[in-house]
Amino acid sequence: MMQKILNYIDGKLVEPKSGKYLDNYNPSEGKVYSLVADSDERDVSDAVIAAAKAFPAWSAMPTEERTKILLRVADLIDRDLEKLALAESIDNGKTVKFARSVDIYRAASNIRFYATASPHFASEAHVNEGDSVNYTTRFPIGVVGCISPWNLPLYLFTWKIAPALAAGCTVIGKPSELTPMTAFLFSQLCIEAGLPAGVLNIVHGLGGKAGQAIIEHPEITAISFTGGTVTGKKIAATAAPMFKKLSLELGGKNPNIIFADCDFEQAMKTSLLSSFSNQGEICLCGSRIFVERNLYNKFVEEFVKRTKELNVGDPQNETTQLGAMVSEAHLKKVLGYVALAKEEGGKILTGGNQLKMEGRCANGYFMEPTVIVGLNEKCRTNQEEIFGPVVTIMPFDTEEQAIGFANSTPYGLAASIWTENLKRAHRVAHQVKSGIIWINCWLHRDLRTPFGGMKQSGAGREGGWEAIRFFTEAKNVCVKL
Ligand code: TXE
Repeated sequence: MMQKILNYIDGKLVEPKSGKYLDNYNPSEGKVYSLVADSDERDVSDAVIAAAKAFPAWSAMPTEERTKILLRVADLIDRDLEKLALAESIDNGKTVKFARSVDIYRAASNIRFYATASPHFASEAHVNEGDSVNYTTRFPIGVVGCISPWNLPLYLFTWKIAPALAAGCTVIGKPSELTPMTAFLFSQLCIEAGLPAGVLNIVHGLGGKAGQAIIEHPEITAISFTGGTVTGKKIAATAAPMFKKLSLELGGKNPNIIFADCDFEQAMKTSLLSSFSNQGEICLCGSRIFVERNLYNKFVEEFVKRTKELNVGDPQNETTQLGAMVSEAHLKKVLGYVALAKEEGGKILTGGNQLKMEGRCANGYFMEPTVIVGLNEKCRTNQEEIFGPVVTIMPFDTEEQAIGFANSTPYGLAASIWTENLKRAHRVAHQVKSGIIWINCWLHRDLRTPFGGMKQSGAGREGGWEAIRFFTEAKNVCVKL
């Protein structure tokens, strides 16, 4: 009997109303290893009824009590760190090492961060001497929908539900149908921690069915979504006319700008990580590397040498650096972009192919880390999000040109800038149109900072108070003195 991934509705693990299940693949073996609930609008409706019923008590609960319950959930994640890391690796293809130190570690941090933040949340008062006092209160917005993608499954799922729950909202969550396992294990931990029934409901299934039913449900007042830009557009088209509050974290095509005066070793080491971490399946990956012309040859030579040394293989092996791609379809999509790059005149300096493993992983979806040069900034390869272990490198001559290249796509999520010149670092940071800029680093995160993108990388910001504000609604009260 194959394991079934059930919905979590009203505090219980339940079968989908349809009685149907979808195949869930282990991408490093290329085979089905569990079944995930194929939910529809009936399951979403049950979840909303449970969440609406739980809302009055959860939103009115003293913040300290909510904090205690959420901290218990975080402690249980820590207790099950190894089990969850292995589960994430089997479900997504990523290495256990990465899942342990990034995904699962961050899932517990997300919950702890918001559980302990909400008691410090304060509102504002505006005093008009001798005339009036205005004070602004904030109320949890109600039943909210949190929809998350497959690349950082439990990490991004908890990044949304933690602020929602801490703010006093009740939640309908939908993890990606490609990577539902850790959200299922998480629902078991919520039950063990004593999270009251209906406070969090997890409905599994397809985006176009279960996800769409969440977006369309009239009683869901806010939607927090992370995923592809095309899906984000669809969600906005449905939710905006219903006046739902929307937070959209979408794709990126992030520039990594390297000036000749950088700390070469740091820039090199970090650029390898920003190119290929998690198989390049992170929206923050720096997929376009721009190098100042007098450093270009040296950089390319060393970068290609070190890319060739990267170890792609069994995700359960502790020395593996790149695991499997999330699905066969996604692997094909990424390989399709390599073919496009060739058509567009690009030269593949290393990689570009699917990799065949031996033994357990013989049928897995592995790909060589790939470095492409010889393309201009306007071609499709340099404009569209590939979301795999593929980077392009291009030379630039002036600061202005580097900024122009960086800003040439419809995306504006993140950027890295490498230089030892302080003035230039700030100058360039101010001109690159991205929501997140890293100077001499990458993926260096402080959970208090606003997180999100400009242009087609999304709308709104997550992180810190931004997320608590998103899940609460302001009401201003004016008192005439
Ligand atoms: O993501 P989707 P996909 C990018 C990346 C990737 C592309 C497509 O380029 O190749 O997006 O990936 C749910 N109503 N990113 O198709 O569809 C879906 O079930 C409601 C970037 O896998 O955006 C899942 O839970 N929900 C990225 C979630 O949306 C819907 C992370 C994300 O899936 C829905 C992932 C609908 N109509 C992919 N359709 C990032 N920026 O981090 C789908 N979903």
